[in-house]
Amino acid sequence: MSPTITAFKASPDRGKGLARDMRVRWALEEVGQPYDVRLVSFAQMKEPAHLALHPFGQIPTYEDGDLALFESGAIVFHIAERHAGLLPDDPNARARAITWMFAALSTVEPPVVERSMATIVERDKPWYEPRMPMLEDRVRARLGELSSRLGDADWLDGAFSAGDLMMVSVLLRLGSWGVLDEYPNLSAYVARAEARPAYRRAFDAQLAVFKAASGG
Ligand code: GTB
Repeated sequence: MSPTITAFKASPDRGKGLARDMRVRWALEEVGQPYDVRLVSFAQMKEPAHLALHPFGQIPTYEDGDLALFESGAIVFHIAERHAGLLPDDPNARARAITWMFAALSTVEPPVVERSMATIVERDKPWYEPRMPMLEDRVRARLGELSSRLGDADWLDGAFSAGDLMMVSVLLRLGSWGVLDEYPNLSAYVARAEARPAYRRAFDAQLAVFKAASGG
């Protein structure tokens, strides 16, 4: 039996692959694990059946036999633990790759999401204009630090890992702002990841859902 994940029936990102099912799809593609997708509307996410899977009424979720998971980081970690290809065998290298997953989710993603959410929900507020430079500075601080650490390496720690998958998934959310252009090595890092066949397959799959939902 293939695992089943959940994704937006009609993603607000209009098929740009920015919703968090994308990182789970990508991980499954990297390890060659076929999967099914159950599409849910915003209303369905708040109904008891979905809340039993996800206490916060969100996507993505992951079901495999008796196991039900939520949180994209936990799901990708589970996939990486159960299959070869996303975490190194060497215990120390594995611990470092996992560290990068946490760094992506708990150190880089928060300022990225805070700025992004402000552009969506605070644009008409009186504090929006004065607040934005601070939010942008916080993102730039993390990008500068990440850029310094990456240097001219292809990936964050040796071979491509779940740490890179998670970090790139976070950085992609900066796309429309254009700030990555200020960090050429990070732009190249993201482009390198996007060129991976597994990423392309995952992206195309989520885009097909959006096109079907919008009749296009
Ligand atoms: N920490 C959780 C995880 O990593 O799994 C966060 C999950 C989450 O935020 N899910 C969002 C959701 O279900 C979808 S991805 N939201 C519905 C709700 O909370 O009611 C977030 C997202 C949404 C839209 C865009 N976009 O349009 O660009 C990007 C990302």
